[in-house]
Parts: sequence; C-alpha cells; structure tokens
Amino acid sequence: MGIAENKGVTFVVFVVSSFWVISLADPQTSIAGFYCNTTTAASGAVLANYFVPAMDNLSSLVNQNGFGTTVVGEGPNAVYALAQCFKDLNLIDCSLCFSEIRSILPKCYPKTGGRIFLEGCFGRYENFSFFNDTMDSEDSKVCNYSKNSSLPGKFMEIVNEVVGNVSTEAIRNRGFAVGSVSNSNFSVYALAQCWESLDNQKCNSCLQAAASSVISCSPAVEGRSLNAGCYLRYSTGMFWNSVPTTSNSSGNNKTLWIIIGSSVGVVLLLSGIGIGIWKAKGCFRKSDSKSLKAVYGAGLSATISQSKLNFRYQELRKATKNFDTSNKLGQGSYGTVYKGVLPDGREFAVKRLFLNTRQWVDQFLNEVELINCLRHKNLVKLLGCSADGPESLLVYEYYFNKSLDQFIFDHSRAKVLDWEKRLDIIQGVAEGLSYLHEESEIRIIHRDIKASNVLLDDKFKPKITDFGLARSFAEGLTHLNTGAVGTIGYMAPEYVVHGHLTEKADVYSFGVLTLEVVTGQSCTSEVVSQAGKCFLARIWSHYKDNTVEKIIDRSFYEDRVKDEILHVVCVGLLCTQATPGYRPTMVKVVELLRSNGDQEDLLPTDPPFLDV
Ligand SMILES: *[C@@H]1O[C@H](CO)[C@@H](O)[C@H](O)[C@H]1NC(C)=O
Ligand SMILES: *[C@@H]1O[C@H](CO)[C@@H](O)[C@H](O)[C@H]1NC(C)=O
Ligand SMILES: *[C@@H]1O[C@H](CO)[C@@H](O)[C@H](O)[C@H]1NC(C)=O
Ligand SMILES: *[C@@H]1O[C@H](CO)[C@@H](O)[C@H](O)[C@H]1NC(C)=O
Ligand SMILES: *[C@@H]1O[C@H](CO)[C@@H](O)[C@H](O)[C@H]1NC(C)=O
Ligand SMILES: *[C@@H]1O[C@H](CO)[C@@H](O)[C@H](O)[C@H]1NC(C)=O
Ligand SMILES: *[C@@H]1O[C@H](CO)[C@@H](O)[C@H](O)[C@H]1NC(C)=O
Ligand SMILES: *[C@@H]1O[C@H](CO)[C@@H](O)[C@H](O)[C@H]1NC(C)=O
Ligand SMILES: *[C@@H]1O[C@H](CO)[C@@H](O)[C@H](O)[C@H]1NC(C)=O
Ligand SMILES: *[C@@H]1O[C@H](CO)[C@@H](O)[C@H](O)[C@H]1NC(C)=O
Ligand SMILES: CC(=O)N[C@H]1CO[C@H](CO)[C@@H](O)[C@@H]1O
Repeated sequence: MGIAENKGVTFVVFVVSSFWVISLADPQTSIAGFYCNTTTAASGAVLANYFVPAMDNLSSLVNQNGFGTTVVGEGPNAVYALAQCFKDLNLIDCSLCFSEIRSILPKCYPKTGGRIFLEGCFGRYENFSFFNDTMDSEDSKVCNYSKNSSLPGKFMEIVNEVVGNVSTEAIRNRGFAVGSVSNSNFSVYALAQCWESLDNQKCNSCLQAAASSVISCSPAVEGRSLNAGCYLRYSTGMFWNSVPTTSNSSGNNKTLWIIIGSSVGVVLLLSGIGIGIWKAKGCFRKSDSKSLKAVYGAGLSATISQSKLNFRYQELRKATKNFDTSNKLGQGSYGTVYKGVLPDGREFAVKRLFLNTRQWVDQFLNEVELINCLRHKNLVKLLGCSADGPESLLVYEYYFNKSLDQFIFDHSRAKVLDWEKRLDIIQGVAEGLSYLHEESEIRIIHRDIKASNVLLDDKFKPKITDFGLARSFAEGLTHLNTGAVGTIGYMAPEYVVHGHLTEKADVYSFGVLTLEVVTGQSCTSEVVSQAGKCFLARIWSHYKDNTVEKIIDRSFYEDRVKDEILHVVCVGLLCTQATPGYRPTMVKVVELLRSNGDQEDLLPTDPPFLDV
C-alpha cells in the first residue's frame, strides 16, 4: 500500500505545520455551556437546508468583525443565528473558536434552536428573532466549587468589586471589559461581554442580572453567568488572552502548552494512521461499518480519526483559504467543489456537501469507506473525508483540466480534443461505468452521468466523479425540494416516468454523453430546444437519413475518421433506445467500442426517448 503510506506521511507534515500557524494564542474552545431547544423543527430537511448557509453567512461576518447575525429562510423553519467572539480573542482565534461552534451546534439538529458558550465565543440559532433578547429561562450560572476561598467574606467583597467594575466598564466600552482586583492574599479576574446586537441599555440590564447571579458563586474560586444576551466570568486565575495585537510574555506560556499539546496530538495521529495502514489496508470490513454506527454520538470521531481516510475539517478549511470563492472549482450535484493546496504544494479537490444532518452522517461515513474500495483508472480517486466539522467534506484528487463539459461545449477549447482524444474519453467512461456496474464488489448505479461529472486529467484521460454518492443521497433528496436525482436530458425515460432504476439508466445517460461528445452540443442547451427539436430526435433523424456527418462537431471532424465516428454515434443511439431491454450493458458497450466497425448486429431499432 505505497499510496496509503505516502498519504499518511504527507498528511502528518500538513498537520504539524498548520498547528504551528494556529498556535499563536488560545482560541478558548472548551465548553462552558451548551443547550438545545426542546422543540423539534417542523421540517428537519428544510432546517438543514437553511442551517448551512446561515453558518456560512455567520462565518464570513465573524471572520471580519468577531460578531454577526443572519437570517436565512422564513416560516417555522427559518434560521436566525448569532455569533459573538469575546473581544479578548484576536481574529484568527475568533475564527477558530467559531469553527468549534459550527461543529457543535449542529448536534442540536433537528431541534429548532440551540446555544453554546465556549470560553472564547458564543453562538446560537433559533427559528425566531432573539437578537435583542437579554434574559430568558435558560440563563444559568456555572460555579466551580472544586476549590473555595479560605477567606469567604473578604473574597466575596473582592468578587463583588471586580464583577461590578467590569460590568460598568463594559457599558462604556462597546460591550466588553476585563479587569482584576487584588489584595495581598489573592487576585480575582473578571470578564464581561454583551452581544453586539444589544444597545447599551439592554447590555446594562443583562450584565446587571449576570453580575448578581455570578456573585452568588462566591466563595467558589470561579464562576460564570451564561445569559441570553451576555456572558460574565470571574476567576482567581488569569484566564483571558492578553489584549489582542500585543503578543507579550503573558501569552507565551499558553502558546508553549498548545504546541506541546499538539505535538502529542501529532504523535497520536501518527499512530492512528499507522493503525489505519496496518489494519485496514485500503478497504473496510463489515465489522468496521457496524462499529461506526454503534459508537456514533459518543465516539464516532475517535473511530474515524483512526481511519486513514480522515481529514480534519480545520486543515481542509485552511488549505482552501476558508472555502474562498477564488478556489471554487464548480458546483456539483451534491455540493460545491473547492481546490485546496497542501503546504507541500500538492493540490486536491474538496467537495463541501450541502446536506449534513446528524442522522445522515454515519451513513455517509459508511459510504465513504465503500467508495474508497472502488479503484479504477477511470474513476476519480477519493482521498478521504472529514466528518469532525460542521459540514461533511469529501477529499478527491485534483485534476488539472477540469470537466469535460468545459471542453466539448466551448468553441475555443473544443479544438484541444481531437477525435482520438474524444474516442479515448468515451471508451474510458464506458470502462469506468462497466466497472461500477459489474466488476466492483458492490453494484453501483451512478444515476448522474453527464459531461460535468467527467473530469479530465493532464493527459485528457477521463475520470468519473460523484459515483456512489447517490446511494447516500437518494433517500434524503426525496425529502428536499431539489427534485429528482439526475439531470434532465440525461435521465432515462423509465427512470423519469416511473422512477424505475437499473444500470440501464446509466447506459442511457452514457449514450447521451457520447452523442454530446461527438456533436459538441449539449442535450440541455437552449439553442437546441429553441431549434424546436430534441437533441436525440435530431440525431435520430440524421441517422435515419444517413446524414450523420452533418451534425458532427466541425472542430475535430475529418473524413478519414468518418466511419469510426458513425460507429460511435450508432453505439450512442443504441444506448439511448427508449426500451431499457434494447440497450446494451456497459460491458457490451465497451466491447462494441473496441470492435470498431463491425456493425452487423448493431442497428438501433427503437427510437430514443423523444419527449422530456
Ligand atoms: C425554543 O423554541 C421555541 C419554539 O421556537 C420557542 O418558543 C422557545 O422560546 C425556545 N426556547 C428557548 C429557551 O429559546
Ligand atoms: C446569507 O446567505 C444567503 C444565501 O446563502 C443570502 O441570500 C443572504 O443574503 C445572506 N444573509 C446575510 C445577512 O448575509
Ligand atoms: C418554531 O418552530 C416550532 C416547531 O415547528 C413552531 O411551533 C413555531 O411556530 C416556530 N416559530 C416561529 C416563530 O415560526
Ligand atoms: C432590537 O432593538 C433595537 C432598538 O433597541 C431595534 O431598533 C431593533 O429593531 C430590534 N430588533 C429586533 C429584531 O427586535
Ligand atoms: C475548576 O477549578 C479547578 C481549579 O481551580 C480547575 O482545575 C478545573 O478545571 C475547573 N473546572 C471547570 C469546569 O472549569
Ligand atoms: C465549596 O462551597 C460549596 C458551597 O458553598 C460546597 O458545596 C462545596 O462542597 C465546597 N467545595 C469544597 C471543595 O469545599
Ligand atoms: C472598581 O470600582 C470601585 C468602585 O466600585 C472603584 O473604587 C475602583 O477603583 C474600581 N477599580 C478598578 C480597577 O477599576
Ligand atoms: C491575608 O491572610 C491572612 C491570614 O491568612 C490575614 O491575617 C490577613 O488579614 C489577610 N489579608 C487581607 C488583606 O485580607
Ligand atoms: C507586555 O504586557 C504588559 C501588560 O500585560 C505591558 O505593560 C507591556 O508593555 C507589554 N510589553 C510589550 C513588549 O508589549
Ligand atoms: C510564564 O512562565 C514564566 C516561567 O517560565 C513565569 O515566571 C511566568 O509567571 C509565567 N507567566 C504567566 C502569565 O503564567
Ligand atoms: C485547456 C487546458 O487547460 N489544457 C491543459 C490540459 O493539461 C495539460 C497538461 O497539464 C496542459 O498542457 C493543457 O494546457
């Protein structure tokens, strides 16, 4: 397993270097309080659809300002969301803290709301506007009684003073203040933070309530007040980050610990990968998938992190510059694809799946293991996935020349693909599909074969992408308003009309794709439909009239290859016959393409599906 070992090594380098980047200070991500609303959403699927964009919106706001609110959708499943970094965090730590929120809040799904207090930031979502709320029934105080002051009376006085000071100071200081009060025996430190959506008056009333609540923690050495509109904490130990922008000795000790801490993490990870290599050797076993399911909730991420398929959300986020639009490669059927660059310069593609619900995650992980078992030169290689973050990500090999549609439908690029390359591509896709249908251990119907799902490598060899995913998504998608799985124009009639799905549906899509490659026209293009004739119908009539050469893309057509082209058109038409039984299997298609010319039993008799 040279590949697996290679990947392991690269990955470790990646982790080490990025830890150095993030270990400048402390993003304060331990949980101080976490609460999920008890109401279940009217529609979990709609909620999921709104939740991810809401978190995306928040993410960009928080990354800029350390605070943000957003509203996505409307009605009972709308997502109102707010995030606030405490102002002792610099923006990098803030963005890390928020990432943690993003990865924890979805655990409330499918409840209508949830809120989480970390030591450095706060996040909440609900299906109603709560941005002006200061107090509610879920306000709480958290006292740390593991140690009490030996001088309760004096201690309480000091706590009173420092808590009072930071709450008044915060009103004057845009909602944030830190402070400390000492006597000769001890010091008490405090921090107060209002959400920036509150005006001064509301901030004041929230902090007043928080202060009187937290003071009652005394003589505990530490106390926190977790309110709907603000946060207040005191402690006998200094706990906030030194004022942002000054990197100064007080922060250094913490930094040192984080680096040591992450070195330990790396060692663990290394051994985790080692286990992955020695134990798994590429393919998963049934028992593994069961245990994934069994442990989900408590220990899922631990199990996954031992798998060599695991990528950390944070690392992928960094490698794609926080999913920057400049790194966007395209919009696939199941999510947006971004280009990522490892520190060593290697490139990869990350698919950010749009549907990410708790129920679905374990199924997704099984699917990833399963897809990983499929190896074929004409299938996009899956490198791994990330399930530890707020969104599920799939990591693929990156192919330089993008997708087939960007060549065959673009006049300026169409010339790049001469007939030999096109024939190669058609053959490669046929072989990849034939492998999925017959040769792999598990039978996989792709369901969404189309030009944009065929990627080209630097030698223009085709790679099919998105295979296997439909198995995970089909179920979820029927509950979403995204329509049927598949793309109009490529979908076989029996699948569109009756939802009847067999391998022959892929054969049909392959036939359409083949005819597109030959004609340079898209089965879904407006020009074609304006011409008033369906793409297939037009080809069919040229075929009947023996004038097929008229519709062949001129950018590569040469007389010397006319017969080969006619043969391929014939195969394409065979594949698109309306009756599934008349279509050849992919294995047969591969054979026919190789046979090149002997057309005796190769006559399409059934017209294609003419009316989508
Ligand atoms: C929980 O959600 C319900 C319905 O959206 C809402 O009425 C209620 O106020 C929420 N509870 C809290 C504590 O936010
Ligand atoms: C949030 O994102 C949605 C689309 O994802 C957009 O339409 C909306 O304007 C954004 N809202 C804010 C406040 O950024
Ligand atoms: C929030 O969701 C609950 C449960 O579906 C619903 O009863 C309530 O009306 C919703 N709140 C709003 C403001 O739509
Ligand atoms: C919040 O309060 C401010 C004034 O204090 C007001 O202008 C704003 O409309 C309120 N927002 C909501 C969502 O109630
Ligand atoms: C409580 O305080 C002790 C020592 O002061 C500390 O070790 C422990 O982590 C604290 N617990 C929490 C939950 O903050
Ligand atoms: C600290 O005080 C609280 C109540 O005041 C008590 O419940 C707790 O046991 C005390 N903790 C210790 C370690 O003495
Ligand atoms: C805290 O407030 C008291 C009055 O309540 C004031 O005398 C004292 O100077 C303040 N201390 C600090 C450090 O601001
Ligand atoms: C400090 O503690 C000692 C005994 O532990 C006590 O005698 C003294 O009064 C304390 N000082 C203050 C300022 O509280
Ligand atoms: C370090 O921080 C202290 C306060 O914590 C400040 O007085 C000092 O000027 C800072 N030094 C540098 C070099 O920034
Ligand atoms: C940092 O460590 C040094 C010793 O290495 C110690 O003297 C100093 O008090 C520490 N600073 C903080 C803020 O803990
Ligand atoms: C159009 C295009 O991007 N073609 C590129 C495909 O990949 C080869 C090898 O990397 C490049 O030389 C082509 O320019």
